[in-house]
Amino acid sequence: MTSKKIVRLNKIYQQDPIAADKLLWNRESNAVTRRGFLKRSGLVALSTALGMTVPFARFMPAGLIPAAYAADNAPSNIEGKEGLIILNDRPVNAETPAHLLDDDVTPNRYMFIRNNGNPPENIDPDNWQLEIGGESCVTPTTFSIADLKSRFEEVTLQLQLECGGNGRSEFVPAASGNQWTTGAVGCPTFTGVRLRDVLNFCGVARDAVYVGYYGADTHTSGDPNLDPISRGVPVSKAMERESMIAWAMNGEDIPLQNGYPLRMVCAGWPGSVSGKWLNRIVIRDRVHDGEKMSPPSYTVPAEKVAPGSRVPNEEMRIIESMPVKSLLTFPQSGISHDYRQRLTVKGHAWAGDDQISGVFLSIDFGATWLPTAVGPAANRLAWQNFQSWVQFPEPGYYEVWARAMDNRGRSQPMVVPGWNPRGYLNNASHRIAVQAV
Ligand SMILES: Nc1nc2c(c(=O)[nH]1)N[C@H]1C(S)=C(S)[C@@H](COP(=O)(O)O)O[C@H]1N2
Ligand SMILES: [Mo]
Repeated sequence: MTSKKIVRLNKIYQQDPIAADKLLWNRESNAVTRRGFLKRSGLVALSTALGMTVPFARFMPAGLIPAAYAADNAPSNIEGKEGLIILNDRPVNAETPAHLLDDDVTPNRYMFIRNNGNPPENIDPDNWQLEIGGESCVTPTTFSIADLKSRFEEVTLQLQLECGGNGRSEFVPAASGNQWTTGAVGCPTFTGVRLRDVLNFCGVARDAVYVGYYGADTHTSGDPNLDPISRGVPVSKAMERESMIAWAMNGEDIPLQNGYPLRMVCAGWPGSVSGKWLNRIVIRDRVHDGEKMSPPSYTVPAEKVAPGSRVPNEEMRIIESMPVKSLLTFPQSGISHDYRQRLTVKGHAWAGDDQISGVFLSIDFGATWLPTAVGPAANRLAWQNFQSWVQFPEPGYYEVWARAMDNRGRSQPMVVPGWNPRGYLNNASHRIAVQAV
């Protein structure tokens, strides 16, 4: 299989999945229908394309691009980062390949980067100022980082951040924006103070509704009057004990691209609520109206819509808690493995504000599922690690699929869920390819 072929198939799948199905699985006859399963001639075509047999082909649903075809971009060099894949370099947006997210706690070098504007330059942390104000702030106050450290209790928590657009690349028709695959997620530890301690110190008026942030990054147009992004959370989320103002990540300075020297962290919600290069917080008497607070940004249709629909702004709602999801981080997709040996499988699962109740694995395209051992979260809003093993009955092409369920019984879908104009909240199951030999 040449990589050219792979890229081409990916492109066709994005533009026209039916044509891609035909190309891959149906060269002679009508062997595959969108809802059907592979028939004989399709199977021959698939096995030829993959260069190996597919023992569980009878269970393989049509319309799924085999995991072996997943795009394979070259890693880039960003200072302080390792192995990240650049999706955009103006401004920098880069995701982490799944196998590099195998650590229980995401190291700084593997934390993804999602920038809406240009990060500030020549930062002097000793003179950094954080201003708290807004209509519903009783006593507006400005703090240095040293003030925060001396006035409030220091906390360290492991917190999971996922971009609302993670998984966007799988939507059909394609949604505009960075074409994240699976790597806009991470779960480092953060050290700082509780957002609520700082808000309470400044006084939260009774009519407070929302807490918004501003950062020191600049708009890509260069216009100093425009903000790249200024989002936030309802007061109830801001007042949770895990919502933080952080100055350290994994015990070190926060990397420049991740918000040095100060950032907000409100985990379990789209990453966009966690303001980087934080220099102002506003306690609002209304839903914050900063940049990218209104549709179509970070909003989804209140009711399901047909793929490709145009949705009026009034029918969009702001994304809050993120849906249940999991990621297979070991082994790396595409490995070959001796089929006589068990294969250890590992990963993480998370569920927005909720917890994980189980993670299940399938090696037969979802026909059967086996539970894994899921560990407890280090603290609320940290991801949970799962581990198990699988054994393949004979050599050939397999996919390992993972499906997590949250404590309310909500499960990840096998196919890309709820198409929406900007391609948010894709929590479809992660799949990796394994060649058993
Ligand atoms: N000031 C500022 N804060 C920001 C952003 C930004 O561009 N500027 N991007 C947001 C988005 S969309 C996400 S997903 C997270 C990404 O955090 P990370 O780059 O540290 O991974 O930061 C959020 N906070
Ligand atoms: Mo994001």
